[in-house]
Amino acid sequence: MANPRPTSGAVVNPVVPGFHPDPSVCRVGEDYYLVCSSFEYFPGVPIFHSRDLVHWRQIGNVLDRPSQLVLPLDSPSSAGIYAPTLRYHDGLFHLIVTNVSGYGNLLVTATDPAGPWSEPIRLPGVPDIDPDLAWDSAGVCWCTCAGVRQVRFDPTTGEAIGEPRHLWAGTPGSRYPEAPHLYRIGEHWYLLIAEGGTERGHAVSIARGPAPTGPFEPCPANPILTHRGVDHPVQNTGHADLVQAPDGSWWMVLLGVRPGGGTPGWHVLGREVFLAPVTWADGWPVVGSPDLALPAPGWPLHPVPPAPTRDDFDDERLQPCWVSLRDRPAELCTTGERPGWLTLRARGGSMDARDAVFVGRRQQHHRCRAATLVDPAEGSGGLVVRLDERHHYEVEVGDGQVRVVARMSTVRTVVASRPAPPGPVVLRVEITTPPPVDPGSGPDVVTLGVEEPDGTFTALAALDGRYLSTEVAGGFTGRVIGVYAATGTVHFDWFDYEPLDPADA
Ligand code: 6LW
Repeated sequence: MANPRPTSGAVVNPVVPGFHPDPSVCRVGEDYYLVCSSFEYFPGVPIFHSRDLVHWRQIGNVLDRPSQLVLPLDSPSSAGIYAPTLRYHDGLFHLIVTNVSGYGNLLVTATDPAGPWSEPIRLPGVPDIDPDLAWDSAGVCWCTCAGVRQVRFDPTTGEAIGEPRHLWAGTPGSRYPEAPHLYRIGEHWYLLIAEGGTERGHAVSIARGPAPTGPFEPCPANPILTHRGVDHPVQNTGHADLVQAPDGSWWMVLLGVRPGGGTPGWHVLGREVFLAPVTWADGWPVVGSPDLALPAPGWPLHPVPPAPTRDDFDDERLQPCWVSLRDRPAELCTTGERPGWLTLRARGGSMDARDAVFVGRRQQHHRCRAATLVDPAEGSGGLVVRLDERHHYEVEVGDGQVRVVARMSTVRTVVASRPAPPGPVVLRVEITTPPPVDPGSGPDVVTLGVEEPDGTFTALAALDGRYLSTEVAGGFTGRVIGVYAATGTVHFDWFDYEPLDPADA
C-alpha cells in the first residue's frame, strides 16, 4: 500500500507522522500542546505545539534530564515511558506518566511547556499505568488509571488520599480497559477509555456519570470508534483524547497505524497521531473516521515550516527530534569535541546491545532517504534503521570495509561487504514502497549503500522491510533512523533525512 498523502486544503492524517503513540492533548487559549510516549528513548515524552490542531511542531521533550528519566541500561525495548496525560490547571502545565522500567508513575509541572519541567514527584499511590488527571469544581484532583481505577490525589505532593476505587471494567467481552481520560463537558462527567489492546482489535469507548467518581453509565453505541474488521488504510485506532477546535467544534486525537504490503499488512512507522471529528447526539460523542484526508476545517490554518533536510551538527545541543537509547552521557555523545561534527564513542558494541551508542530520529514517511558523512578513522560505525535490538538494518564502515548487516530476530548476517572509499564516507539508506507483486509482498524495501568519491550511489543490499515492522518484532515503538558507533570513536559531519514524495515535503 503506497499510503498516498492527500493535500489541497484538507486535513492530512496522520497529523503527527511516525512513532508518536498515546497522544494526549491540551488547549490553553489559542495554543494546543500534544505529548506522546517514548519508551526506551532519551529524552522522553516529545511535546508539540499547534495553533490549529492540524500542523504540529516539536518544541522540546518533557523529560530531558537524567534526574527526570531513569532508564536502566538493561531495560527492554518498549519498556520505559508509557502513555502521558497533559493538563493545564491553575497556571501550571501538569504531565503525569508511567516509567515502567522501575521508577513507576511520576508527575512533572512547568509554566512553559517548552520547558524546563520540574523534577519528578513519584506517585506510589497510583495503582496502574496510563494515569490521567482531572480537577472537579471544588479543586479536588482525581487520578484515573488503567483498570479502570481512580484515586483522589494531591498533585502538589503526589500523595494519594484514600484507597483506589474501581470505576469501570469497559465493555463486557472486551479486554484491557486502559488509557482513561476524564472530562467535565456540559452537565456530565465523561470517562473515555481505550480497550481491546493496541493491535487490530483496538477501540475507544466512553461512559458518563454525574460526578468524577461516577457512577458511570456506558454509551449504548460503544465502541464509539474502532477499525477492527474494517478494510481501512488506518488500523489499530484507539488511545484517544478529546479537544475543542478554535471554532468550538469537538475533535479527537488518537493513535492509529498505516499497514502496508500484502496480507496481513505490516506497519513500520509505529503508532501515529490522527485527528477525527466528533459530533454529539443525545449527550454522547459520535466519532467520524480518522481518514487520511479530512475536509478543510472551518478555522484558519497555521502551517509550520518543513524541517530542514540536513542537520549539520553545528549547534551545541542536538535538536529535540534526536533521541538516544536509554541515556545520553556527554562522554559518549558530544557535538563539541570536533566542532561541527557529532562524535560517538562506542560502549556496548553493535546495535544488538541494549547499551548501544546510537543517536537517531523517527522515520516519519513511508518513502524517504537518509544519509550521513561518517569519519571512522578511530573505530567503526554507520547508519542504521532500528526497530529494536533484535530488528535493525545497518550500513557500517570500519577497518577499510563497508558492510551491510541485517539483524532479524535470532538471525544476524552480513549481507554485503566491499572495500571502503578512502577518507570520510557518505552512507545512505533509501526506503521505497513498490506496489505489492503478490499477496505476501512486504511493506517496503530498505536499500542500503555507499556514495562513491564521484557522488554516485552504490546500493549494496535491498532488504524486505517487514522484518523491521511491529507485526514481526512486536512491541510498542516504530522505526528510528540514525547513526551509531560500534567500536572506538566515530565522527559524523552531517545527517540528511528527507521524504521522497513531494506531497510529504
Ligand atoms: C499504553 C496503553 C496503550 O500504556 O499502549 O495503545 C500502551 N495503548 O494505553 C503503551 O503505549
